[in-house]
Amino acid sequence: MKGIVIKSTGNMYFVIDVDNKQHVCKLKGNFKIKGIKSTNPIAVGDKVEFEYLSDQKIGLINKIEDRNNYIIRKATKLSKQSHIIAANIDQLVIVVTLANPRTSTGFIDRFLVTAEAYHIPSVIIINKIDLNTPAVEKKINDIIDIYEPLGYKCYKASAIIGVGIKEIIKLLKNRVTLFAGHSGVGKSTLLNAICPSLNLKTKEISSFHAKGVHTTTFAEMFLLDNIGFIIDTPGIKEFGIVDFNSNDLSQRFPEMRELMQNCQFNNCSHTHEPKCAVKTALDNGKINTSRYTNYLNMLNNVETEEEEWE
Ligand SMILES: Nc1nc2c(ncn2[C@@H]2O[C@H](COP(=O)(O)OP(=O)(O)OP(=O)(O)O)[C@@H](O)[C@H]2O)c(=O)[nH]1
Ligand SMILES: [Mg+2]
Ligand SMILES: [Zn+2]
Repeated sequence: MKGIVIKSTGNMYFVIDVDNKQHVCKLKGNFKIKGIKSTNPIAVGDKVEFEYLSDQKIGLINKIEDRNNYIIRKATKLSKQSHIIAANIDQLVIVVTLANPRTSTGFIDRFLVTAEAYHIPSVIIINKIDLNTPAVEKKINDIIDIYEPLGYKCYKASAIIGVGIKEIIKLLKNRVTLFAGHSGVGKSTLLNAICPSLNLKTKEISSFHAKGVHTTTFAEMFLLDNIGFIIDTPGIKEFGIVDFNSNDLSQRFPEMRELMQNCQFNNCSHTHEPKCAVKTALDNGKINTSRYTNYLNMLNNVETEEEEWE
């Protein structure tokens, strides 16, 4: 039988078949997977084949289809191993808040770069606008000014007072969408606002400041009636990018991709080379400083700055 993995909890996989019927599966004993070294051989969104041996209640996954794309990160800060957050997605939604908790542009850019590797369209949802102070409002506008010209649409939202929900529903129509972001930004609350029958667990306001507590613990895919597939994920503290070499990195910045053919050297790293079109654009204000700084940090493998809390 064929199906799509909607959740994995270590060695158990929950798979839906073509009739949306759910099956509990394990990997077949001799199952091997080529390629990527990841802590999870099969991820949410993977298309698999499975079988039931006679009178068994648990299915056995014996094949995985090649992935169209996937979102991958380092399993832990210093790890050589990686973790696939989800596979075969149509778009990435990065949910951010500029306060409680604060999302840095470094974090946003790492996600965007990872999605650009497979040309996965990404959008940014700025949640909790009901809490805005004038200072936060300014930061939000700065974010919009950076990302919208690059083709990353930004949506202002409040899951609590119901702002932006209609637009987000439109965005999700007939697509497979990954919801990602720090813990506590309101991913699950937003998804509940979109589809109340989902009834996802969210953090109680009273325990909201408890450090290191993730409310969502496994990535899980849901089919929202008349909307599309969405994947809710546990919050991520830091996003370590994997799978890139420095020549590829600037290709994953749309604003650099456009200009780099004008650099004098075709292997220009846009750091110290003369007649670099990217550096010229930076000096002229055509490339945003924070984007360029984040590019350098990724190039030098510098982790994103510590977040205020988590
Ligand atoms: N004021 C305000 N609070 C919100 C909003 N959205 C979510 N919250 C609150 O933020 C807290 C965290 O929300 P969750 O939906 O659990 O966050 P999450 O991103 O799913 O977190 P993890 O599952 O840990 O990754 C909860 O206390 C929510 O009530 C919003 O738009 N405005
Ligand atoms: Mg959650
Ligand atoms: Zn250059």
